[in-house]
Amino acid sequence: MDCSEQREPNEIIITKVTVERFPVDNDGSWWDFDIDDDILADVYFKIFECVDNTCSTTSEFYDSPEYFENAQTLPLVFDYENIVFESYSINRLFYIQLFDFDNLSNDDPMTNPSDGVFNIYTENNSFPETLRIVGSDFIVNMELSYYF
Ligand SMILES: [Ca+2]
Ligand SMILES: [Ca+2]
Ligand SMILES: [Ca+2]
Repeated sequence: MDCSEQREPNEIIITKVTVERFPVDNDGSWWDFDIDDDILADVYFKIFECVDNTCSTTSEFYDSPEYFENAQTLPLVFDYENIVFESYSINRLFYIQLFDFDNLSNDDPMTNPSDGVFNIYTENNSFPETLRIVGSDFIVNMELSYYF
């Protein structure tokens, strides 16, 4: 038996996403206008799938159904549902991006897509339990489960 090659999982599930750091302000401005002390970001995340290797074309893979209103206390823990990567998608490139939810306008992207690029799986990664993404202005941990 050759143990030098990993067996590819059928499914990888992100069971928990923890935001340890996010951009507190928007290049010196607040994320929201000052209505009822609501200037702080209402943080959630999305995961996009890169359709090509450079992520110039992407499709939305996951959109968090909850957000942290006027987030202040870290970490932000998103653990309310599983994010499932089926076998056909585990070798594709993804990125995670933080957003500020807004009621009256489009949500503000808080981080750069290129900062959040990750592989959910590589053939010699020894199945880490946590995937840590360190961007220039944010840190996200994703807890993983593997199914064979
Ligand atoms: Ca905003
Ligand atoms: Ca707010
Ligand atoms: Ca907002």
